Amino acid sequence: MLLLSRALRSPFCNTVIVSFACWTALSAQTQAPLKTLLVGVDHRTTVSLNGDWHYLVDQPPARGLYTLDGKVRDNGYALNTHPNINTGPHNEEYDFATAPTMKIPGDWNSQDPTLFRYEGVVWFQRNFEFQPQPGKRTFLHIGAANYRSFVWVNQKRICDHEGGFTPFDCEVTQVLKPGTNFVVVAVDSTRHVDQIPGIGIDWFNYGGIHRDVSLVTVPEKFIDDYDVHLKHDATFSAANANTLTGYVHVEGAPAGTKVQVSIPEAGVSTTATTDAEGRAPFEAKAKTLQLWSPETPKLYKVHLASGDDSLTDDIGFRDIRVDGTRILLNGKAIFLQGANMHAEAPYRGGRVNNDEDVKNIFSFLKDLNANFVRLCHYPHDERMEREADRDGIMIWSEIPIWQRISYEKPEVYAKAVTMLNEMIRRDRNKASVIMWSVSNETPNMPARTSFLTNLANEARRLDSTRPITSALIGPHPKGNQMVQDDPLISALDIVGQNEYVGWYEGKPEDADTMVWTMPNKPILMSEFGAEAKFGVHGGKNERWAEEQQVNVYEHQFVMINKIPQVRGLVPWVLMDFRSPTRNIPKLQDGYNRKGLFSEKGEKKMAFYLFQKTYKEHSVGKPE
Ligand code: GCB
Repeated sequence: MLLLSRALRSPFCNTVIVSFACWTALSAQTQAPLKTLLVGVDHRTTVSLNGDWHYLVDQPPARGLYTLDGKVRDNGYALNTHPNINTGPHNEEYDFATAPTMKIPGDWNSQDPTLFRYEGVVWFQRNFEFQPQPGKRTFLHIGAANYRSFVWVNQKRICDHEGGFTPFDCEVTQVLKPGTNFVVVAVDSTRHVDQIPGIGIDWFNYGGIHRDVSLVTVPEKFIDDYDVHLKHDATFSAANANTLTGYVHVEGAPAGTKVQVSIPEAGVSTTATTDAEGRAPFEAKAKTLQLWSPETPKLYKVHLASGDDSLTDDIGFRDIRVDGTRILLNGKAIFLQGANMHAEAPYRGGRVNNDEDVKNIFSFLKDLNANFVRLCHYPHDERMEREADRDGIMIWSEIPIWQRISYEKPEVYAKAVTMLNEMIRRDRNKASVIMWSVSNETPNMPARTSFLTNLANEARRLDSTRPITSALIGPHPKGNQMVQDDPLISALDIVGQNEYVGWYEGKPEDADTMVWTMPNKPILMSEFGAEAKFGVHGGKNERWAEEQQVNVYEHQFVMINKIPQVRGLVPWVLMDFRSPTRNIPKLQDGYNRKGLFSEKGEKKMAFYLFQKTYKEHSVGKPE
């Protein structure tokens, strides 16, 4: 991100989006390591750096990381030197070699009880063996670290990154040596007003390197980005749905470099050539193509090759679009039966970051008979999208703009654009992702509306094949009238509506007579629900009882069935999740209790209500 912001100020790069041509020009000019973001890393052969990393806590004000004037200190812990304990002179007072270790990937909060509520800086270090190969380039790939990361390899600062939920790559070609090397990463999870999200969030601010870390070695010229999708014409016709299109970007390739795209099972084999920016657009007709859908989540092996580089990804092809108030998947109107999901691991707690966590949380969705999930409120581990691709679950993917951030500041807008880029770049080849969300429950005011309108347009520019959405909050009821006229609606293709009638507002039965005036667009009821603690039973109007949670939903169903544009149900929330703001002892104990499941996987009564409703398709209609 720092490299990015330097690029933003460069005379070469006066747009907010930093194009790859711009990055390349910049790196040639400054000899800086290449800034890129590798796509499909989980489908490349890599050297995993997951495992035990030493760690040291740099308690606020984090003098190990920041100098008195707020600069990042390159000459302290980053050097990974060792104290002269017995011989003196007295020098640095830290030592990774004898420090405890924790598992990476993993948040620090769930691994060290003394760090459970810690928000601040933790330093990580590990050694690794490496043999550089001539004519190859190597990147350190970090799946995500929350929130701000500073990375040194063999004492050289190789990159910084801002944003807790998207991947980044740091080129290490020049700093690696044969034999033992070491990496030091400082991660700062402190919340600040000019970050995304800002200070106020209703989820646990897990800090640390919480996704996979690996070394990726590629040839001099290599495929760093690609997009392979079903051609998105002005109209969809099932009979003609066999043209695949997109691009392959080859970093470092001169114009005219050949790229092969082949999908043997679909009878696709085509060659394209790179333009001056290393991008090779292509279009090819498949001999046979089975479209991806929840019923047939077909994935194809897609081989990409250029020069010495190649990779094979698993990609599904489908068409998603909005037509009036309908959402069409492969031309057919669909109704989304889903749930909201935080990336918190069932049973063990902590951030989701391995196959078992993903399997566990997806089993809840499947048990519910869901075909859709809103991944809240930030991009999740890439395994989520992979699992959804295989299982036929459709996804709402969102960047972490949650309620109030500094909408009036251009530098915050630049951060949002970067996060949007990183999310779309990582996941644009996932058939399961059917919409991009730019935000959740933002205040209706001019600065926010222009910020998010621009961001929605940016998302559309980056990906013209998927609808853009956002979860809105408000209106507040006037009598029994609810008029949704948020000006942000004109920038959206699908409108997410959050409302908590029966919990934060009014009584459950107030929903029965509520009259909604909604725009002529597909509406998803993107959040609704009530808290209930598993095992607490009582009358249907007794708050915290499972019976009351069911009661809220039953009245919500009455209301929702009367809104003709509703195309999806997304109850808040699949599973109880940790939140530092939920402090009612014995009921919440640090958890938001609106889950259909408890954090231990116990099913509340409301789970069975949704399971049945979804099985019978008894609420809402696709058209
Ligand atoms: C919301 C937010 C969500 C909260 C939820 C709640 O409106 O979008 O992040 O956790 O309400 O439980 O209050």
